[in-house]
Amino acid sequence: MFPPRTSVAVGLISAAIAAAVIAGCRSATPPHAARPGPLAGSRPNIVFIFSDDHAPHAISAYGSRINRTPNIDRIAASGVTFDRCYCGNSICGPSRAAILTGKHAHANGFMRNGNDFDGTQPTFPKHLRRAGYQTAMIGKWHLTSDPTGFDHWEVLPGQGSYYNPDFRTPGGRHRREGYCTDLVTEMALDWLRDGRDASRPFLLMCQHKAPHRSWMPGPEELGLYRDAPIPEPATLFDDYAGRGPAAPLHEMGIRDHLTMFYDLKLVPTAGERESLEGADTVWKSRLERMTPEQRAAWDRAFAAENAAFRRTNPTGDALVRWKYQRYIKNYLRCVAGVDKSVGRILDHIDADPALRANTIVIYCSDQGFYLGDHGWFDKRWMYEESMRMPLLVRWPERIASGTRTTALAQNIDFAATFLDLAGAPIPADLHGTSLVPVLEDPAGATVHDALYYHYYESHATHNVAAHYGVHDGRYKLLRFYEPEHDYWELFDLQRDPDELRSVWSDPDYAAIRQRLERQLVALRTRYGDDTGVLGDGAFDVIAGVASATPDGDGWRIDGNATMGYALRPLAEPLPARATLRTTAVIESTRGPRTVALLLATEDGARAPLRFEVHVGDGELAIRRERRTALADRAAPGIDPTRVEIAATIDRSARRLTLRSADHTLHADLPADLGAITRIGYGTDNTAARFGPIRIARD
Ligand code: SGN
Ligand code: CA
Repeated sequence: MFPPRTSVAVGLISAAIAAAVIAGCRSATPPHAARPGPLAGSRPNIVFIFSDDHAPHAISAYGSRINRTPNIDRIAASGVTFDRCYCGNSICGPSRAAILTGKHAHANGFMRNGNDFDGTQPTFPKHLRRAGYQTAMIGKWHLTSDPTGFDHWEVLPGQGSYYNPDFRTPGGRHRREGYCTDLVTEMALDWLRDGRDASRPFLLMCQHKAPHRSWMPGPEELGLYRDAPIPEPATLFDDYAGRGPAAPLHEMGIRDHLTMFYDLKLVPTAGERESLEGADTVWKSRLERMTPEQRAAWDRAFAAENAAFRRTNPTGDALVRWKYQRYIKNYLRCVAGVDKSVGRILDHIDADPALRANTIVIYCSDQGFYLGDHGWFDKRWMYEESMRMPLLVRWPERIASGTRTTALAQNIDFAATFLDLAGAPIPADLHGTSLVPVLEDPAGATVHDALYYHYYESHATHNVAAHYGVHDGRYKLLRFYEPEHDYWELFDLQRDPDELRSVWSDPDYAAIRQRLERQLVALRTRYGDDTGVLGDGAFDVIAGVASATPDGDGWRIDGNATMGYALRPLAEPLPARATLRTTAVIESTRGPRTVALLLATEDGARAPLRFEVHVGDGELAIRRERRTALADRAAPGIDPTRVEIAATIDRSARRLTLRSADHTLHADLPADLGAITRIGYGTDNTAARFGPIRIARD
């Protein structure tokens, strides 16, 4: 039923990489047939090993040019490697929420890091538990609220720490001494040995922090790659020609955005310590968690190279190359720690024939990552290196070993796949589809024609404009939809695997473009995504907002950030003294309730200068941009779901006054304040119906 296979088509992987993949597979265990019998309802134990930011092109089973991962390759050698598995939103929390719920971000409510995951909603661990599975979650969680659906959980708070991390449990928080990847592995092994009920099938989610920024390797990996330069990616010096205007606005450059001390592990001199900026201001806090022995090993590992850097003091492209080497080596050292962990877990399973026979092992990561590709680190874009996820699945004897599949798969599919394997009902409202047919027939089965993608975070960290799109395996259509970045891109991945030249306006691609546009509309309709619709030109500056739709003579704004904002230009600047009024009725919230009326001046730079008057959960505030509070005060008794906001600006008196219900708050404005040329709405993670803004000259 499942014939023996060698490696099948390698799809989009370039010829050189393909050769390496095939060579890798030849040297692996010879492929053999799986034992016949349907996988659905076979109720295996599920060991889900998950890392953070591990791109497929840093796995040798995917043809990596830069490292070897012998243990992850063991999964490839005894199972199925998915060459085209993608996430629907290339960022941590949203990918995790999509995996748990089997739904895209707009439907599970976790559209950006920092949202609070609604743990009352159905998730696959809850369904598995109901179907008789014992469930455990160990390691990085990153969904803010407490895990639900697990018999046992012990998770890192937030991003977690590499050294001597804290963990959260239902009973509270405690610190464990050691290196995070090793600790999570040991905790997972302990649970496998002693924590489970041998009479029931189980789900174990073993989730690593590594290789996430700031790429701190473990003590055993610190010495790897010394004096061994790592090959550079072809696009390290990408100039972003051939793509739209958002790409060059990135803030994730190897050249300009990696920090010398926090990211790149130099030690600042006394003089440099006086003027640290950005993440470098916390360079030391991570090191201060270490024990003296850990710290000594760390300092020894970098000392000689750091001294050489100070002596040679590279600049220009040589400095970019140095930064790339420092970054990628630490990243790959973290990967080596994860690979070692995979080996320990496989060894444990393989040592017990019954466990080996009944356990499916999955290796995956929340998204891919830029490994210097396009001159970047980080993720977020729909481009291949970060949209693509590793997915390797083994179940000796039950699925054919050493096989590859080019079937499109997505993180929303995992929930349905696990439920299918467990013989549990698959809820009809899931967006994903079971991948069991692909596990049974890797070369023949397909479950998707095209995949949907939607990234929201916009002006947040790393500055990637919001976009959505469709990927059919060969072509990819991207729509950047914020008013400041209103354009499309189309890539032909076969002719242009590095996505360097958009062919969106190329007449030769008109028919393909139209077909993908139809598919994109169909996917948005099928998944019910009405976010990413931003006022149809009514606002010229808008960010951190998932949707802005007309509501009577006002607007419904779904804010999806701390201070999402929507501004529109005034026909003429406000007079020197004027009062603006609006109302807001809050519909739903993903965090504290806050709505704001905004007044903005031009500052000549990209974004206008905003003055914000906020009414929140029992609080009034006047802020300049979102961080600097000019005035704030508790306002007890304010109904947080239904507010009136009135703001009076008096430029000659340099005063801004906020009134809401019976409360009044004043703030002084700067002397050189320019004319107010835009007004608008703001929300903090809140969907609200705003009335029109009425302006009275005082
Ligand atoms: C942190 C990182 C960012 C990274 C986000 C999201 N900065 O903010 O570089 O993009 O996490 O990553 S750091 O200095 O704190 O490491 S995610 O994988 O959790 O989504
Ligand atoms: Ca991540």
